[in-house]
Amino acid sequence: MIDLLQVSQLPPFLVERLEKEFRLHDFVNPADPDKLLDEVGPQIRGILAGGMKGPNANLINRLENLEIISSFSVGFDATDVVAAQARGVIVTHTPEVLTGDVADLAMTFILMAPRRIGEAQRFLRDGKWLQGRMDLGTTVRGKRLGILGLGRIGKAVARRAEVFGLHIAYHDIKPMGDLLYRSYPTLGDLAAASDILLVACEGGQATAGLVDGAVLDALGPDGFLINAARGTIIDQPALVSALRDGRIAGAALDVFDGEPEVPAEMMAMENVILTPHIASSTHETRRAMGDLVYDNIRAHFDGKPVLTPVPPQI
Ligand code: 8YV
Repeated sequence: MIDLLQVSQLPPFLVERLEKEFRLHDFVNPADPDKLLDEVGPQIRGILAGGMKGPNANLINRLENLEIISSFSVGFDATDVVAAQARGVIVTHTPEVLTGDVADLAMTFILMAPRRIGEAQRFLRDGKWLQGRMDLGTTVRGKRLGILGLGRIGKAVARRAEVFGLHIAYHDIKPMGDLLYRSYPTLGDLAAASDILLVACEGGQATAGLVDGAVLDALGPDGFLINAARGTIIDQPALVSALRDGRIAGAALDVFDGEPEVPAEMMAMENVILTPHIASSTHETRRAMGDLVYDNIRAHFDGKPVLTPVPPQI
């Protein structure tokens, strides 16, 4: 049997399926990582990773017979892909299968934040309706949606947002000439021209802190920030202070820098919608993601090309 190291939590159906054909070694929270690696390291030929937990360069380089890392996620910022690819280790991820559900959550957020749906639910549950009506929300139709990162997910949100009558523009490192959407050369320019700013780019070092205090100020006191990508892309302390000071109108966030910790101050804010990284968390999508993780691993060890490799990052 081929040995695989599991470094991130995976759904039970996937673990059961893999265990029928591979020997899995649990490295999610190892009591003694060095001992485990001394024992099984030389046998490990594959790593099972996740979007929030993947192997760093130390681990990758310690496993001399490592051939493949299969991540249960579209985002691959938790895995040191450069270190892996430099050694010829294949990295795979799960694009496409989660695009629809992630875009649905982002679109839900785009509707929820200006209409104050989170606050409205608390208002009713707290019995405040008995004392009077809630304050008014903001119409979404006709507003300007700025999308940071017009990849698979950004485009899927744009298609949904068009149906809701939003005007779409974007900023991306890659110019996309064939689109009807207006492209802004800088994120600051996009934020200044947006009522709602959606973060839909990749995580990792290249985008860390990209949405900073200046971008939030450009979005302005009537603007809303939406994030279902990675918490690291936003300068979180800057966001907390912009929300506290009313320098932006509100936010809807599915991801956080340092999750599952969420800043206490943000938890208490009425104008912020918070969910626990659930954008791809549906039975259907998690099943499809798991099947793709399995199919990539199986294809590789059957000597076939993997289905969804992470493109070269070097
Ligand atoms: C998962 C994600 O929740 O695909 C991603 O990049 O962040 C999510 O779909 C996460 O990766 C689970 O490991």
